[in-house]
Amino acid sequence: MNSPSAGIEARAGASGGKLAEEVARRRTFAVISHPDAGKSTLTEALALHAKVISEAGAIHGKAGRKSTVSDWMEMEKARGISVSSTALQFEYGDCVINLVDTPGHSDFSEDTYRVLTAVDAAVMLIDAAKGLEPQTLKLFQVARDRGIPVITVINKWDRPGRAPLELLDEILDRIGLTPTPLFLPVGIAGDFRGLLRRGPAESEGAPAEYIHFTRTAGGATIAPEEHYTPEQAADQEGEAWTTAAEESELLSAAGQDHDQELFLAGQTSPVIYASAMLNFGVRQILETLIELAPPPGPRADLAGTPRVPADPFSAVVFKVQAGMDAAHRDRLAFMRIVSGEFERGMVVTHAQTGRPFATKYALTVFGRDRTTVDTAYPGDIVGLVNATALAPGHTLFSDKKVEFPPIPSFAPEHFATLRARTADKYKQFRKAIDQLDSEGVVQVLRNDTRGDASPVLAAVGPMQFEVVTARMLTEFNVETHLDFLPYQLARRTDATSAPELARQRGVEVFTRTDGAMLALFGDKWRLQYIQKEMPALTLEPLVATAD
Ligand SMILES: Nc1nc2c(ncn2[C@@H]2O[C@H](COP(=O)(O)OP(=O)(O)OP(=O)(O)O)[C@@H](O)[C@H]2O)c(=O)[nH]1
Ligand SMILES: [Mg+2]
Repeated sequence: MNSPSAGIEARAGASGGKLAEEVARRRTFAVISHPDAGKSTLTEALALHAKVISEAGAIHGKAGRKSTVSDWMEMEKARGISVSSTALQFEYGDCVINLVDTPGHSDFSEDTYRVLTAVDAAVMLIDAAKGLEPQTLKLFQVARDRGIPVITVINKWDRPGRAPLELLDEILDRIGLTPTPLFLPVGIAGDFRGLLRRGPAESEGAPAEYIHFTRTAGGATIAPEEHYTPEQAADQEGEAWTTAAEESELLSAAGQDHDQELFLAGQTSPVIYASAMLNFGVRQILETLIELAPPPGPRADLAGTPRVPADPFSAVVFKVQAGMDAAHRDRLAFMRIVSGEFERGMVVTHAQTGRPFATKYALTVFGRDRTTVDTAYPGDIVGLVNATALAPGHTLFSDKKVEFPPIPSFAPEHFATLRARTADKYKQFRKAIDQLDSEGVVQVLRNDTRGDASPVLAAVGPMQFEVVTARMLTEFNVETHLDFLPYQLARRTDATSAPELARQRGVEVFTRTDGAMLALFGDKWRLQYIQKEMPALTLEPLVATAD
């Protein structure tokens, strides 16, 4: 494999020194995929390999594995799905890893999308039995649009699934990304014995070695590895080995060998077969990330000028989350440092308001656990406590002003009113709505006709409403009632067009918390009719959608 270290200093824009060194040893990436491919399980397995946790799935180990370090919300534990992205920072060898586990469900794709604005690489999981699934395809497109290189993990190889090369063909055919496996599975899906490590491109597919894994009870601990030469492997594994070796040659004949430049350019993707549950291939994933994924590099500001890591401090906020700690009830704004050294206590400027911002309470997070952080570097994800002014997409900087492009909000397609079941809880209800609104859990829409007691919630997917009602109850002790509204789409309008629109049957106009005016329509025919009858009215599509 080529080493990515050449060019690190050039990327960092520095000629050496502490900052350049710190930047060079950081890797910041997201784990993405369709629901259930094993992102949270892999996240946990990676933490296990870095020895930051001692056992996977140990927290609720009763019926085997239950919740993972990254699924800490009540709803996540109860359902076994991720509803919110979770950041973990840990060291592995000389490296500092900033890892974000994302929710796979499309209803939460806005959260995943925000995370993808904050990372330098993505690990894309594919379920060995299911192959490419719709949400994986969409997320891959987002990664590609953002120029984020992708490492592919074909997961769940411990269970019956498809043939290894068939899965690769699907990636090539359906997303036009050339898969270049670094490791191939020895043993068919369901009979996972180990990995064949492929040699460099020059070796024309000749295997470099065989890594045999041994299962541990429930996959709770690191799977022991034994390393063998190809000859030993052939003796030991027989046909399972020869098949893998032949596949490696076939891939080389087709030109599917790793090429660092093409990978960084988003044209190829290194592939590793793994079982996150059994911890097979997990160390190889971690080491591939360290060896191949790019360290933090420049980021373009609003004017398109690159901000390089060696520039004075700057950071983007990509997520706001409250309710992580019932005892403190605080709200964390997560920023990804783009440039400069961060020191806790430094006073920076909030680009959106021009106001100074004190960073006295800065934390590194590990799931819901947190520790005070004193210094941090480009690539790091840092939580700022009770930073009420900060919202996703905001910029913090020191020295000369810089502002990064805003993160577009998704077009909502589901609408409902929400009210407290009993009037005595109104005050908490208002507080909770403001809180969830500022986190971007849902969008909150208001107009004078409906008033404040039952605001309209707008979501990309209906599961977001479930998160709202569940958190209302667990964090604010408010029972709520939800009524779905018969609207399906929203268009951005303005104060001039609003009164005329509001008079139309089946149309309602609202102001979103960020000040945008939205007109809601029952269906696209109603919208088209109004556009045709009154072409002068402002009705613009919202920027991004979940599809
Ligand atoms: N057999 C097997 N099961 C796995 C493996 N990895 C994950 N699972 C199981 O697959 C299910 C889903 O795993 P998660 O890690 O929660 O999946 P996820 O991608 O985080 O799901 P969302 O966050 O909801 O998108 C769980 O029951 C896991 O135990 C694996 O390698 N092999
Ligand atoms: Mg998950």
